[in-house]
Amino acid sequence: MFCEMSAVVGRFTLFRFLSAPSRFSAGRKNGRGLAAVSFRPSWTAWSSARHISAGRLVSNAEDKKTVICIEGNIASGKTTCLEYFSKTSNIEVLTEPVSKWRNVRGHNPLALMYQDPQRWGITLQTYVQLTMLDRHLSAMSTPVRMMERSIFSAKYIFVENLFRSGKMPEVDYAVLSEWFNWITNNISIPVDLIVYLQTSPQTCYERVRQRCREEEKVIPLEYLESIHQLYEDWLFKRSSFHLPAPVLVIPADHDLEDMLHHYEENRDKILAYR
Ligand code: TTP
Ligand code: MG
Repeated sequence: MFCEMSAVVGRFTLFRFLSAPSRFSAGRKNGRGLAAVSFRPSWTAWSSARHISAGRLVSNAEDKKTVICIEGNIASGKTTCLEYFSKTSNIEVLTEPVSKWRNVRGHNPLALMYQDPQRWGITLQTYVQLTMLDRHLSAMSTPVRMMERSIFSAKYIFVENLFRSGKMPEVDYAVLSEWFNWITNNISIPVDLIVYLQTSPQTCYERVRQRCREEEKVIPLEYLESIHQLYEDWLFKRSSFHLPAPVLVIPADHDLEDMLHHYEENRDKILAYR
């Protein structure tokens, strides 16, 4: 196979393939014969034999690494779920880069978006897409990674919601969609399992009120209802967008203590998944 390195972008490398067709399985190709490959030396080389022993996930050296994305409405309890599993050895937990969305070089695109979505929706969502991609491509240091949300929900839920509710101009939606399509067609973003924390919008509304994140004080119940509907169509009915991985649904309306029991009950299902 003849290939020349055409660009090096952050942690991944793009290769322009001069011969067709490529048998490079790690990457995806677009119609122009350009393939991109996510190169993470730590990504491969874990064997299929893996088991759970006394709450510890045990892998031998050849096991493939596993990525689990925790999804759900705003304030559905994703961070709490991740914190719970962070106590398990051999799991790395990546919480969402919300702090970056609240402060990029002294600007707060999250607050701006809530103040004026028409004007600032694309600004926030462009940055969310970048930071989520960065999370997906960061080198894994353990056999299992659990991360809060994914680049997929940023697009399929939040961008879609802004556009459908008339709060994002069509041209902004088109540009974001072109970016998203290019990324997902050219960069391998492995996800092995989606855990969907299924809540009622009312529960999320009450939790948003309680936690009092400054930017979110303006969120009305209707906004959480729209996000909920998009999640249900995508991950429960499985009738809207592409699913990058199988989905495990966990009812998540319960109080914190009950939720911790639920996570414990589902521990084997989540961690034994491959
Ligand atoms: P969430 O991703 O829901 O994170 P959270 O910490 O609020 O959830 P949990 O309590 O379940 O851990 O959202 C963080 C904020 O970012 C929220 O106000 C919604 C907003 N957001 C967008 O506006 N666009 C996006 O694409 C994403 C992913 C979040
Ligand atoms: Mg969170």
